[in-house]
Amino acid sequence: MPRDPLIGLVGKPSSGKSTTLNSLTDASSKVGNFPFTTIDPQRAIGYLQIDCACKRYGVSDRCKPNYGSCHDGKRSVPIELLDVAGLVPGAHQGKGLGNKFLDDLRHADALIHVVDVSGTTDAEGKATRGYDPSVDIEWLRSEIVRWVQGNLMERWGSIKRRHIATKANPVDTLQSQFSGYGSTSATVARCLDRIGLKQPLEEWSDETVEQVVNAFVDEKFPTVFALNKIDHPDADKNISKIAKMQDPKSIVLCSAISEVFLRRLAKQGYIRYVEGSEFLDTREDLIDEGDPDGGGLKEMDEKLKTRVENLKDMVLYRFGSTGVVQCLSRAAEVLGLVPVFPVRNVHTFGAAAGSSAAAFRDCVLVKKNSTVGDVARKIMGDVPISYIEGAGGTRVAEEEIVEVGKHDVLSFKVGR
Ligand SMILES: Nc1nc2c(ncn2[C@@H]2O[C@H](COP(=O)(O)OP(=O)(O)OP(=O)(O)O)[C@@H](O)[C@H]2O)c(=O)[nH]1
Ligand SMILES: [Mg+2]
Repeated sequence: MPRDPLIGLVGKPSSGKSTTLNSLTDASSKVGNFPFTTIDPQRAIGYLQIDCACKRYGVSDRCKPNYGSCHDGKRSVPIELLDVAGLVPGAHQGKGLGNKFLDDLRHADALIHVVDVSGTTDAEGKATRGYDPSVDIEWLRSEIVRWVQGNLMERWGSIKRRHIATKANPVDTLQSQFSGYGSTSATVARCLDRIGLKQPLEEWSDETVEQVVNAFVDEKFPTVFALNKIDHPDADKNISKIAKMQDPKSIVLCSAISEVFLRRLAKQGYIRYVEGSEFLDTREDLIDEGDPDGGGLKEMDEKLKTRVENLKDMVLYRFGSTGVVQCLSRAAEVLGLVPVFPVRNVHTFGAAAGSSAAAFRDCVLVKKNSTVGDVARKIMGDVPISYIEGAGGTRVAEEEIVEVGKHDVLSFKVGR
């Protein structure tokens, strides 16, 4: 059965992976200003913001998610995140326990590479000043590539012999090696297609294998760069340098510590804050707007007020938000996640026939190019399905591909 998507947080020690996880979830992964604060991988549930189908069908008033929430068509869908230990140069050879930490990433579907753009931590995560973080992007990727390549080359001789003896095709041979990363034959086929190799597998040179592994890493671990610590005064020049080198679609600017701080103040009743947004109100803001009670918010002392004002100036006004929620949306985008809404009743979108029934209770995230049949198996397991209906009651074939707005509202009719 296909698994739920898993987003892995990677980066060197002290780049802010755990802070990012905590800012996106209710987790309390340990944070520290020293390398290797995290050793064991931490899983937690974050919320991905998507456009809910309820808006399209005009039933937002009845939309009641079982998990997450939906406000006027903006839905938060749970998604699993994985915080792993920091990686250092040489990780693939075991430096800093790197090969164990890389192994923790096997099942990630996309990566958020948390880059410390303050320049205050070196490649090992130790405190410094004026470090150039643009190089982190390069070496960290190369550690991942060399880890995959090392695992493959260890057995390359016997892989080749079996490949020849069984007259296998390259996709099957490679898939049997890459299945440990949660790969599928389709993933392997796509990466071989992309490089368009002519030679048979048994004649591949080391460079060719490296090319294949590079393509596989691109396919299997699409990556978003979270340029973190934008609240730091040295961040600007480092951001411009990285922005020149990378595809703008793969970059998000963020300040994880600011998001953690704002969520905590909101929980404690000092501010009103829409998570991940630019909307922040203090008691005084609300009084200025004509609410004598200041929204019931608590008064902050001068020190706290100054911190909030600084954060507004340095992060919210300059960048529009703390950026962490966008990290997740961008990761979902590079992964091409499609939200699918399984319903019992294709007219009311609820579990029952009545027009007062709660609508769109469930939403699952599937990867791009998933078929209706894949979704059926994911949700229904091995239960036999006699036919599948889409919104309004049209029959939908199992081979159809699900897309946003197309075959994304489905009802599975059980029976032989
Ligand atoms: N200025 C600033 N500091 C941050 C930000 N995010 C994290 N930090 C600080 O960076 C340090 C490391 O944060 P962690 O979240 O523990 O980093 P990590 O990447 O999980 O580190 P390891 O678990 O050791 O690999 C801590 O002192 C954090 O407070 C940020 O957005 N801005
Ligand atoms: Mg950590």
